Amino acid sequence: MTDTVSAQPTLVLSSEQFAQIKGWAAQLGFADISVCDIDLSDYEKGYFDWLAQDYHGDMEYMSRHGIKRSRPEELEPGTLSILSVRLNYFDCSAEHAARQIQQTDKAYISRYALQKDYHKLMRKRLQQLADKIGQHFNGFQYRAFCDSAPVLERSIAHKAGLGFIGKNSLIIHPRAGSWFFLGELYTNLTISTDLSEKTHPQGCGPCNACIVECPTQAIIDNGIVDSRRCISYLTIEYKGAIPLELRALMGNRIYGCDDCQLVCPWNKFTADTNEDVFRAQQNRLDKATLLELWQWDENQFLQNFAGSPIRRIGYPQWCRNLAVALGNIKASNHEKSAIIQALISKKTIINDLVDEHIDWAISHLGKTPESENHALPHKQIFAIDPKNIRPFKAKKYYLPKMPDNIDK
Ligand code: B12
Ligand code: SF4
Ligand code: SF4
Repeated sequence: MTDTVSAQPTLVLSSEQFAQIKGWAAQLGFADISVCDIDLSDYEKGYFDWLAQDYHGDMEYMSRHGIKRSRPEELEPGTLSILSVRLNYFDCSAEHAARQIQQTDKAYISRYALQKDYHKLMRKRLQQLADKIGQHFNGFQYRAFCDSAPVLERSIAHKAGLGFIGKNSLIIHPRAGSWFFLGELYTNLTISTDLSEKTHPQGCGPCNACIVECPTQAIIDNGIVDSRRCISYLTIEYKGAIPLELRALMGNRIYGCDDCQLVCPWNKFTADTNEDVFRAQQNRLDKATLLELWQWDENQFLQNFAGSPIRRIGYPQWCRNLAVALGNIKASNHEKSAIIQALISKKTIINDLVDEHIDWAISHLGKTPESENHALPHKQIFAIDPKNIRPFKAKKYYLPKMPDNIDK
Protein backbone atom coordinates (compact mmCIF):
# COMPACT_ATOMS: atom_id res chain seq x y z
CA MET A 1 0.00 0.00 0.00
CA THR A 2 1.24 3.50 -0.80
CA ASP A 3 -0.08 6.98 -0.49
CA THR A 4 -0.05 7.58 -4.23
CA VAL A 5 -2.11 5.89 -6.90
CA SER A 6 0.06 4.75 -9.77
CA ALA A 7 -0.04 1.05 -10.66
CA GLN A 8 -3.35 -0.51 -11.65
CA PRO A 9 -3.92 -3.95 -10.18
CA THR A 10 -7.55 -4.98 -10.62
CA LEU A 11 -9.08 -4.78 -7.18
CA VAL A 12 -12.83 -4.97 -7.36
CA LEU A 13 -14.78 -3.48 -4.47
CA SER A 14 -18.01 -5.39 -3.88
CA SER A 15 -20.98 -4.07 -1.93
CA GLU A 16 -20.17 -6.47 0.95
CA GLN A 17 -16.62 -5.14 1.15
CA PHE A 18 -17.91 -1.58 0.94
CA ALA A 19 -20.24 -2.29 3.87
CA GLN A 20 -17.14 -3.25 5.83
CA ILE A 21 -15.43 0.02 4.84
CA LYS A 22 -18.55 1.90 5.95
CA GLY A 23 -18.22 0.26 9.36
CA TRP A 24 -14.59 1.32 9.71
CA ALA A 25 -15.45 4.85 8.61
CA ALA A 26 -18.16 5.05 11.27
CA GLN A 27 -15.74 3.78 13.92
CA LEU A 28 -13.33 6.55 12.91
CA GLY A 29 -16.03 9.16 13.47
CA PHE A 30 -17.04 9.90 9.87
CA ALA A 31 -20.71 10.73 9.60
CA ASP A 32 -20.95 9.04 6.21
CA ILE A 33 -18.96 7.58 3.35
CA SER A 34 -19.84 6.77 -0.22
CA VAL A 35 -18.06 5.88 -3.42
CA CYS A 36 -18.16 6.93 -7.06
CA ASP A 37 -16.28 6.44 -10.29
CA ILE A 38 -14.03 9.16 -11.68
CA ASP A 39 -16.22 10.49 -14.49
CA LEU A 40 -16.99 14.08 -13.44
CA SER A 41 -17.90 15.23 -16.95
CA ASP A 42 -21.39 16.33 -15.80
CA TYR A 43 -19.72 18.90 -13.52
CA GLU A 44 -16.75 19.98 -15.61
CA LYS A 45 -18.52 22.60 -17.71
CA GLY A 46 -20.04 24.20 -14.59
CA TYR A 47 -16.60 24.53 -13.09
CA PHE A 48 -15.02 26.12 -16.20
CA ASP A 49 -18.00 28.45 -16.68
CA TRP A 50 -17.57 29.58 -13.07
CA LEU A 51 -13.89 30.33 -13.70
CA ALA A 52 -14.68 32.09 -16.99
CA GLN A 53 -16.98 34.50 -15.13
CA ASP A 54 -14.14 35.30 -12.70
CA TYR A 55 -16.30 34.11 -9.81
CA HIS A 56 -13.14 32.81 -8.18
CA GLY A 57 -11.83 36.38 -7.74
CA ASP A 58 -8.20 36.35 -6.63
CA MET A 59 -8.17 32.63 -5.80
CA GLU A 60 -5.64 31.89 -8.49
CA TYR A 61 -5.23 28.34 -7.15
CA MET A 62 -8.75 27.61 -8.41
CA SER A 63 -7.69 28.04 -12.04
CA ARG A 64 -4.04 27.01 -11.84
CA HIS A 65 -4.54 23.28 -12.33
CA GLY A 66 -6.96 23.31 -15.27
CA ILE A 67 -8.56 19.94 -15.95
CA LYS A 68 -6.70 18.26 -13.11
CA ARG A 69 -9.48 19.44 -10.83
CA SER A 70 -12.30 17.91 -12.86
CA ARG A 71 -10.44 14.79 -14.07
CA PRO A 72 -9.13 12.80 -11.14
CA GLU A 73 -6.95 10.53 -13.30
CA GLU A 74 -5.06 13.61 -14.56
CA LEU A 75 -4.25 14.63 -11.01
CA GLU A 76 -3.45 11.13 -9.82
CA PRO A 77 -2.85 8.62 -12.62
CA GLY A 78 -4.23 5.18 -11.84
CA THR A 79 -7.24 6.51 -9.90
CA LEU A 80 -10.28 4.34 -10.60
CA SER A 81 -12.71 5.32 -7.88
CA ILE A 82 -13.15 7.85 -5.10
CA LEU A 83 -14.26 7.31 -1.53
CA SER A 84 -16.00 10.47 -0.36
CA VAL A 85 -16.50 11.11 3.36
CA ARG A 86 -18.14 13.72 5.52
CA LEU A 87 -17.27 14.80 9.05
CA ASN A 88 -19.72 16.79 11.20
CA TYR A 89 -18.39 19.97 12.78
CA PHE A 90 -21.39 21.79 14.27
CA ASP A 91 -20.98 22.24 18.02
CA CYS A 92 -24.47 22.32 19.49
CA SER A 93 -23.13 23.52 22.84
CA ALA A 94 -21.65 26.70 21.36
CA GLU A 95 -23.32 30.08 21.74
CA HIS A 96 -26.44 30.33 19.62
CA ALA A 97 -25.29 31.50 16.19
CA ALA A 98 -28.33 33.70 15.59
CA ARG A 99 -27.90 35.45 18.91
CA GLN A 100 -24.25 36.15 18.19
CA ILE A 101 -24.91 37.57 14.70
CA GLN A 102 -27.78 39.74 15.80
CA GLN A 103 -25.80 41.58 18.48
CA THR A 104 -23.73 43.96 16.44
CA ASP A 105 -21.04 44.43 19.11
CA LYS A 106 -20.35 40.67 19.11
CA ALA A 107 -17.93 38.96 16.74
CA TYR A 108 -19.33 36.33 14.42
CA ILE A 109 -16.88 33.62 13.46
CA SER A 110 -18.10 30.89 11.18
CA ARG A 111 -18.94 27.71 13.02
CA TYR A 112 -16.25 25.66 11.33
CA ALA A 113 -13.47 27.90 12.63
CA LEU A 114 -14.34 28.16 16.31
CA GLN A 115 -11.64 25.71 17.26
CA LYS A 116 -8.94 23.62 15.60
CA ASP A 117 -8.11 23.45 11.90
CA TYR A 118 -10.09 20.60 10.36
CA HIS A 119 -7.52 19.75 7.69
CA LYS A 120 -5.22 17.99 10.13
CA LEU A 121 -7.93 15.91 11.74
CA MET A 122 -9.52 14.97 8.42
CA ARG A 123 -6.19 13.89 6.96
CA LYS A 124 -5.36 11.79 10.01
CA ARG A 125 -8.72 10.04 9.86
CA LEU A 126 -8.45 9.44 6.11
CA GLN A 127 -5.00 7.97 6.68
CA GLN A 128 -6.37 5.64 9.36
CA LEU A 129 -9.18 4.58 7.07
CA ALA A 130 -6.75 3.95 4.21
CA ASP A 131 -4.51 1.88 6.50
CA LYS A 132 -7.49 -0.26 7.45
CA ILE A 133 -8.52 -0.77 3.84
CA GLY A 134 -4.91 -1.59 2.92
CA GLN A 135 -4.87 -4.39 5.50
CA HIS A 136 -7.71 -6.06 3.60
CA PHE A 137 -6.84 -5.21 0.00
CA ASN A 138 -3.42 -6.31 -1.05
CA GLY A 139 -2.15 -3.75 -3.58
CA PHE A 140 -4.47 -0.96 -2.40
CA GLN A 141 -3.23 2.46 -3.41
CA TYR A 142 -4.71 5.79 -2.51
CA ARG A 143 -4.20 9.49 -2.07
CA ALA A 144 -6.03 11.45 0.63
CA PHE A 145 -7.51 14.93 0.13
CA CYS A 146 -9.37 17.50 2.12
CA ASP A 147 -9.55 20.95 0.67
CA SER A 148 -5.82 20.56 -0.02
CA ALA A 149 -5.49 19.98 -3.76
CA PRO A 150 -7.30 20.54 -7.04
CA VAL A 151 -10.28 18.32 -6.29
CA LEU A 152 -13.95 19.06 -7.05
CA GLU A 153 -15.05 17.89 -3.63
CA ARG A 154 -18.72 18.81 -3.88
CA SER A 155 -19.15 17.30 -7.32
CA ILE A 156 -17.57 14.09 -6.04
CA ALA A 157 -19.74 14.05 -2.92
CA HIS A 158 -22.81 14.64 -5.07
CA LYS A 159 -21.89 11.91 -7.52
CA ALA A 160 -21.16 9.51 -4.68
CA GLY A 161 -24.59 10.25 -3.18
CA LEU A 162 -23.56 12.03 0.04
CA GLY A 163 -26.23 14.67 -0.49
CA PHE A 164 -27.77 17.07 -2.96
CA ILE A 165 -26.34 20.38 -4.18
CA GLY A 166 -28.36 23.15 -2.56
CA LYS A 167 -29.08 26.52 -4.13
CA ASN A 168 -26.39 27.82 -1.75
CA SER A 169 -24.01 25.41 -3.59
CA LEU A 170 -23.35 23.34 -0.46
CA ILE A 171 -23.80 19.61 -0.21
CA ILE A 172 -26.88 19.00 1.90
CA HIS A 173 -27.79 15.61 3.24
CA PRO A 174 -31.58 15.24 3.43
CA ARG A 175 -31.31 13.80 6.95
CA ALA A 176 -28.24 15.67 8.19
CA GLY A 177 -28.09 19.17 6.68
CA SER A 178 -24.84 20.75 5.54
CA TRP A 179 -22.63 21.41 8.57
CA PHE A 180 -19.89 18.97 7.62
CA PHE A 181 -16.51 18.89 5.92
CA LEU A 182 -15.79 16.75 2.92
CA GLY A 183 -12.73 14.58 2.33
CA GLU A 184 -11.71 11.99 -0.24
CA LEU A 185 -9.55 8.99 -0.91
CA TYR A 186 -8.62 8.62 -4.57
CA THR A 187 -8.13 4.88 -4.94
CA ASN A 188 -7.18 2.14 -7.39
CA LEU A 189 -10.28 0.11 -6.49
CA THR A 190 -12.77 -0.71 -9.23
CA ILE A 191 -16.36 -0.47 -8.06
CA SER A 192 -18.65 -3.41 -8.75
CA THR A 193 -21.85 -2.53 -10.61
CA ASP A 194 -24.06 -2.99 -7.54
CA LEU A 195 -22.23 -0.05 -5.99
CA SER A 196 -23.10 2.40 -8.75
CA GLU A 197 -24.16 5.46 -6.84
CA LYS A 198 -27.51 7.18 -6.74
CA THR A 199 -27.30 10.96 -6.83
CA HIS A 200 -29.79 12.93 -4.77
CA PRO A 201 -32.04 15.33 -6.71
CA GLN A 202 -31.96 18.91 -5.43
CA GLY A 203 -34.22 19.15 -2.39
CA CYS A 204 -34.73 22.92 -2.30
CA GLY A 205 -38.04 23.06 -4.10
CA PRO A 206 -39.45 26.61 -4.09
CA CYS A 207 -37.30 27.66 -1.10
CA ASN A 208 -35.03 30.64 -1.76
CA ALA A 209 -34.10 31.45 1.83
CA CYS A 210 -30.33 31.34 1.35
CA ILE A 211 -30.48 33.56 -1.73
CA VAL A 212 -32.64 36.16 -0.04
CA GLU A 213 -30.73 36.02 3.23
CA CYS A 214 -27.20 36.19 1.84
CA PRO A 215 -26.06 39.56 3.23
CA THR A 216 -24.09 40.47 0.11
CA GLN A 217 -26.22 38.71 -2.50
CA ALA A 218 -23.38 36.43 -3.47
CA ILE A 219 -25.59 33.55 -4.61
CA ILE A 220 -26.21 34.65 -8.12
CA ASP A 221 -27.86 31.56 -9.54
CA ASN A 222 -29.00 28.13 -8.44
CA GLY A 223 -25.89 26.59 -6.83
CA ILE A 224 -23.59 29.36 -8.03
CA VAL A 225 -21.69 31.66 -5.73
CA ASP A 226 -19.76 34.70 -6.90
CA SER A 227 -16.86 34.54 -4.46
CA ARG A 228 -16.07 38.21 -4.98
CA ARG A 229 -19.27 39.06 -3.11
CA CYS A 230 -19.11 36.22 -0.58
CA ILE A 231 -18.16 37.23 2.97
CA SER A 232 -16.31 33.97 3.39
CA TYR A 233 -14.04 34.94 0.51
CA LEU A 234 -13.76 38.58 1.56
CA THR A 235 -12.76 37.79 5.14
CA ILE A 236 -10.60 34.70 4.56
CA GLU A 237 -9.24 34.51 1.03
CA TYR A 238 -9.09 38.10 -0.09
CA LYS A 239 -6.07 40.14 0.93
CA GLY A 240 -6.92 43.58 -0.47
CA ALA A 241 -9.24 46.44 0.41
CA ILE A 242 -12.78 45.19 0.93
CA PRO A 243 -15.05 46.81 -1.68
CA LEU A 244 -16.74 49.82 -0.11
CA GLU A 245 -20.24 48.82 -1.18
CA LEU A 246 -19.95 45.49 0.65
CA ARG A 247 -18.49 46.63 3.96
CA ALA A 248 -21.70 47.69 5.66
CA LEU A 249 -23.40 44.51 4.49
CA MET A 250 -20.82 42.33 6.22
CA GLY A 251 -22.10 43.27 9.67
CA ASN A 252 -20.10 41.58 12.42
CA ARG A 253 -18.92 38.58 10.36
CA ILE A 254 -15.17 38.69 10.86
CA TYR A 255 -14.11 35.23 9.68
CA GLY A 256 -16.22 33.32 7.19
CA CYS A 257 -19.98 33.42 6.99
CA ASP A 258 -22.75 30.94 7.69
CA ASP A 259 -25.96 32.76 6.82
CA CYS A 260 -26.77 30.55 3.84
CA GLN A 261 -26.60 27.54 6.16
CA LEU A 262 -28.28 29.14 9.16
CA VAL A 263 -31.45 29.78 7.20
CA CYS A 264 -31.51 26.43 5.44
CA PRO A 265 -34.47 24.33 6.64
CA TRP A 266 -32.52 21.11 6.09
CA ASN A 267 -30.18 22.12 8.89
CA LYS A 268 -32.74 21.42 11.55
CA PHE A 269 -31.52 17.83 11.10
CA THR A 270 -27.92 18.68 12.03
CA ALA A 271 -26.21 16.27 14.40
CA ASP A 272 -23.82 17.50 17.09
CA THR A 273 -20.14 16.98 16.24
CA ASN A 274 -18.37 13.96 17.78
CA GLU A 275 -15.08 15.82 17.80
CA ASP A 276 -13.92 17.69 20.88
CA VAL A 277 -11.37 19.59 18.77
CA PHE A 278 -14.29 21.39 17.09
CA ARG A 279 -15.87 22.49 20.37
CA ALA A 280 -15.82 26.16 21.23
CA GLN A 281 -15.55 25.72 25.00
CA GLN A 282 -11.83 26.37 25.35
CA ASN A 283 -11.42 29.81 23.85
CA ARG A 284 -15.07 30.94 23.81
CA LEU A 285 -14.69 32.60 20.43
CA ASP A 286 -18.35 31.81 19.98
CA LYS A 287 -19.21 34.51 22.56
CA ALA A 288 -16.45 37.04 21.92
CA THR A 289 -17.08 40.75 21.51
CA LEU A 290 -15.45 42.77 18.74
CA LEU A 291 -13.72 45.16 21.11
CA GLU A 292 -12.26 42.31 23.14
CA LEU A 293 -10.70 40.76 20.01
CA TRP A 294 -9.55 44.14 18.73
CA GLN A 295 -7.43 44.57 21.89
CA TRP A 296 -5.23 41.59 20.96
CA ASP A 297 -1.75 42.44 19.77
CA GLU A 298 0.02 40.30 17.19
CA ASN A 299 1.55 37.99 19.79
CA GLN A 300 -1.81 37.31 21.37
CA PHE A 301 -3.26 36.67 17.92
CA LEU A 302 -0.54 34.13 17.15
CA GLN A 303 -0.77 32.47 20.54
CA ASN A 304 -4.52 32.36 20.81
CA PHE A 305 -4.86 30.95 17.31
CA ALA A 306 -2.22 28.23 17.49
CA GLY A 307 -3.76 25.30 15.59
CA SER A 308 -6.71 27.40 14.41
CA PRO A 309 -7.50 28.04 10.72
CA ILE A 310 -7.81 31.74 11.58
CA ARG A 311 -4.06 32.04 12.16
CA ARG A 312 -3.50 31.59 8.43
CA ILE A 313 -5.04 34.93 7.49
CA GLY A 314 -2.42 36.78 9.52
CA TYR A 315 -2.74 39.65 11.95
CA PRO A 316 -3.18 42.55 9.47
CA GLN A 317 -6.09 40.84 7.69
CA TRP A 318 -7.64 39.94 11.05
CA CYS A 319 -7.48 43.62 12.04
CA ARG A 320 -8.88 44.68 8.65
CA ASN A 321 -11.90 42.41 9.20
CA LEU A 322 -12.38 43.59 12.78
CA ALA A 323 -12.17 47.24 11.75
CA VAL A 324 -15.03 46.78 9.28
CA ALA A 325 -17.14 45.01 11.90
CA LEU A 326 -16.40 47.70 14.52
CA GLY A 327 -17.58 50.30 12.02
CA ASN A 328 -20.84 48.35 11.69
CA ILE A 329 -21.73 48.39 15.40
CA LYS A 330 -25.03 50.06 16.13
CA ALA A 331 -23.75 52.13 19.01
CA SER A 332 -25.04 54.89 21.25
CA ASN A 333 -23.07 58.15 21.25
CA HIS A 334 -21.35 57.12 24.46
CA GLU A 335 -20.38 53.72 23.07
CA LYS A 336 -19.27 55.31 19.83
CA SER A 337 -16.55 57.35 21.50
CA ALA A 338 -15.12 54.24 23.17
CA ILE A 339 -15.08 52.41 19.83
CA ILE A 340 -13.46 55.35 18.06
CA GLN A 341 -10.81 55.53 20.78
CA ALA A 342 -10.07 51.85 20.32
CA LEU A 343 -9.89 52.19 16.54
CA ILE A 344 -7.56 55.19 16.74
CA SER A 345 -5.26 53.30 19.11
CA LYS A 346 -4.25 51.00 16.24
CA LYS A 347 -3.77 53.69 13.59
CA THR A 348 -0.34 53.76 11.89
CA ILE A 349 0.70 50.61 13.75
CA ILE A 350 -0.11 47.82 11.31
CA ASN A 351 -0.21 48.91 7.68
CA ASP A 352 -1.92 51.28 5.23
CA LEU A 353 -4.61 48.77 4.40
CA VAL A 354 -5.70 48.49 8.03
CA ASP A 355 -5.49 52.26 8.45
CA GLU A 356 -7.84 52.78 5.53
CA HIS A 357 -10.36 50.34 7.03
CA ILE A 358 -10.03 52.07 10.42
CA ASP A 359 -10.82 55.41 8.74
CA TRP A 360 -13.83 53.88 7.06
CA ALA A 361 -15.03 52.40 10.34
CA ILE A 362 -14.79 55.73 12.14
CA SER A 363 -16.70 57.50 9.40
CA HIS A 364 -19.30 54.75 9.19
CA LEU A 365 -20.07 54.23 12.88
CA GLY A 366 -23.67 54.86 13.66
CA LYS A 367 -24.87 54.67 10.07
CA THR A 368 -27.29 51.88 9.20
CA PRO A 369 -27.28 49.89 5.96
CA GLU A 370 -30.73 51.31 5.23
CA SER A 371 -29.35 54.85 5.37
CA GLU A 372 -26.89 54.12 2.61
CA ASN A 373 -27.20 53.21 -1.00
CA HIS A 374 -25.52 49.88 -1.72
CA ALA A 375 -25.40 49.77 -5.48
CA LEU A 376 -25.07 46.19 -6.67
CA PRO A 377 -22.39 45.84 -9.34
CA HIS A 378 -23.70 42.50 -10.61
CA LYS A 379 -26.94 41.80 -12.34
CA GLN A 380 -29.10 39.62 -10.12
CA ILE A 381 -30.36 36.61 -11.99
CA PHE A 382 -32.89 36.01 -9.26
CA ALA A 383 -33.98 39.63 -9.57
CA ILE A 384 -34.09 40.23 -5.84
CA ASP A 385 -35.18 43.67 -4.84
CA PRO A 386 -32.33 45.06 -2.68
CA LYS A 387 -34.97 46.50 -0.37
CA ASN A 388 -35.87 42.96 0.63
CA ILE A 389 -32.38 42.13 1.81
CA ARG A 390 -32.14 41.89 5.56
CA PRO A 391 -28.45 41.85 6.30
CA PHE A 392 -28.57 41.54 10.03
CA LYS A 393 -31.68 39.64 10.94
CA ALA A 394 -33.06 36.46 9.49
CA LYS A 395 -36.76 35.81 9.76
CA LYS A 396 -36.04 32.33 10.93
CA TYR A 397 -32.96 30.29 11.64
CA TYR A 398 -33.04 26.55 11.43
CA LEU A 399 -30.54 25.42 13.98
CA PRO A 400 -30.39 22.03 15.63
CA LYS A 401 -32.04 21.80 19.00
CA MET A 402 -29.66 23.13 21.64
CA PRO A 403 -28.80 20.90 24.59
CA ASP A 404 -30.79 21.67 27.76
CA ASN A 405 -27.84 23.22 29.56
CA ILE A 406 -27.67 26.03 27.01
CA ASP A 407 -29.38 29.25 28.00
CA LYS A 408 -31.52 30.19 25.00
C1 B12 B 1 -13.19 27.80 -3.41
C2 B12 B 1 -14.01 27.39 -2.21
C3 B12 B 1 -14.77 28.36 -1.60
C4 B12 B 1 -14.99 29.74 -2.21
C5 B12 B 1 -16.02 29.61 -3.35
C6 B12 B 1 -17.31 28.89 -2.93
C7 B12 B 1 -18.06 28.21 -4.05
N1 B12 B 1 -19.35 28.10 -3.87
O1 B12 B 1 -17.48 27.77 -5.03
C8 B12 B 1 -15.44 30.54 -0.96
C9 B12 B 1 -14.23 31.20 -0.31
C10 B12 B 1 -16.47 31.63 -1.24
C11 B12 B 1 -15.97 29.42 -0.06
C12 B12 B 1 -16.87 29.63 0.95
C13 B12 B 1 -17.34 28.62 1.78
N2 B12 B 1 -16.91 27.35 1.84
CO1 B12 B 1 -15.67 26.62 0.56
N3 B12 B 1 -14.58 25.73 -0.63
C14 B12 B 1 -13.99 26.06 -1.75
C15 B12 B 1 -13.25 24.88 -2.40
C16 B12 B 1 -11.75 25.01 -2.11
C17 B12 B 1 -13.51 24.75 -3.90
C18 B12 B 1 -14.99 24.89 -4.32
C19 B12 B 1 -15.14 24.91 -5.82
O2 B12 B 1 -14.60 24.05 -6.50
N4 B12 B 1 -15.84 25.91 -6.36
C20 B12 B 1 -16.03 26.02 -7.77
C21 B12 B 1 -17.48 25.75 -8.09
C22 B12 B 1 -17.71 25.91 -9.58
O3 B12 B 1 -17.68 24.41 -7.75
P1 B12 B 1 -18.90 23.96 -6.86
O4 B12 B 1 -19.48 25.09 -6.11
O5 B12 B 1 -18.45 22.77 -6.07
O6 B12 B 1 -19.97 23.58 -7.96
C23 B12 B 1 -19.86 22.43 -8.77
C24 B12 B 1 -20.96 21.47 -8.49
O7 B12 B 1 -21.64 21.86 -7.32
C25 B12 B 1 -21.81 21.51 -9.74
N5 B12 B 1 -23.16 22.04 -9.57
C26 B12 B 1 -23.55 23.20 -9.07
N6 B12 B 1 -24.88 23.25 -9.08
C27 B12 B 1 -25.32 22.11 -9.61
C28 B12 B 1 -26.62 21.65 -9.82
C29 B12 B 1 -26.77 20.39 -10.37
C30 B12 B 1 -28.15 19.90 -10.56
C31 B12 B 1 -25.63 19.62 -10.74
C32 B12 B 1 -25.75 18.29 -11.34
C33 B12 B 1 -24.34 20.12 -10.51
C34 B12 B 1 -24.23 21.35 -9.94
O8 B12 B 1 -21.19 22.23 -10.71
C35 B12 B 1 -20.12 22.93 -10.19
C36 B12 B 1 -18.96 22.73 -11.10
O9 B12 B 1 -18.46 21.47 -11.04
C37 B12 B 1 -13.90 23.67 -1.64
C38 B12 B 1 -12.96 22.49 -1.40
C39 B12 B 1 -12.73 21.75 -2.71
N7 B12 B 1 -11.48 21.50 -3.01
O10 B12 B 1 -13.67 21.42 -3.40
C40 B12 B 1 -14.37 24.29 -0.31
C41 B12 B 1 -15.74 23.83 0.27
C42 B12 B 1 -16.70 23.79 -0.88
N8 B12 B 1 -16.11 24.89 1.17
C43 B12 B 1 -16.72 24.49 2.21
C44 B12 B 1 -17.26 25.34 3.20
C45 B12 B 1 -17.67 24.70 4.52
C46 B12 B 1 -17.41 26.71 2.95
C47 B12 B 1 -18.14 27.75 3.82
C48 B12 B 1 -19.40 27.25 4.50
C49 B12 B 1 -17.13 28.30 4.86
C50 B12 B 1 -17.64 29.42 5.73
N9 B12 B 1 -18.44 29.14 6.75
O11 B12 B 1 -17.30 30.54 5.52
C51 B12 B 1 -18.45 28.85 2.77
C52 B12 B 1 -19.80 28.62 2.08
C53 B12 B 1 -20.08 29.56 0.96
C54 B12 B 1 -20.91 28.92 -0.15
N10 B12 B 1 -22.21 29.12 -0.13
O12 B12 B 1 -20.34 28.24 -1.02
C55 B12 B 1 -16.89 22.97 2.22
C56 B12 B 1 -18.33 22.61 1.85
C57 B12 B 1 -18.94 21.44 2.60
C58 B12 B 1 -20.36 21.18 2.12
N11 B12 B 1 -21.21 20.72 3.01
O13 B12 B 1 -20.70 21.38 0.97
C59 B12 B 1 -15.80 22.53 1.18
C60 B12 B 1 -16.15 21.29 0.38
C61 B12 B 1 -14.48 22.32 1.98
C62 B12 B 1 -14.43 20.96 2.65
N12 B12 B 1 -13.44 20.14 2.38
O14 B12 B 1 -15.28 20.62 3.44
N13 B12 B 1 -15.45 28.25 -0.41
S1 SF4 C 1 -21.30 32.35 3.00
FE1 SF4 C 1 -22.45 34.23 3.48
S2 SF4 C 1 -21.87 35.70 1.91
FE2 SF4 C 1 -21.22 33.66 1.19
S3 SF4 C 1 -22.93 32.91 -0.04
FE3 SF4 C 1 -23.30 32.17 2.03
S4 SF4 C 1 -24.58 33.75 2.99
FE4 SF4 C 1 -23.68 34.65 1.16
S1 SF4 D 1 -32.02 27.60 2.16
FE1 SF4 D 1 -33.61 26.71 0.83
S2 SF4 D 1 -32.89 27.17 -1.24
FE2 SF4 D 1 -31.13 27.45 0.10
S3 SF4 D 1 -30.05 25.50 0.06
FE3 SF4 D 1 -31.47 25.43 1.81
S4 SF4 D 1 -33.35 24.49 1.00
FE4 SF4 D 1 -32.12 25.13 -0.74
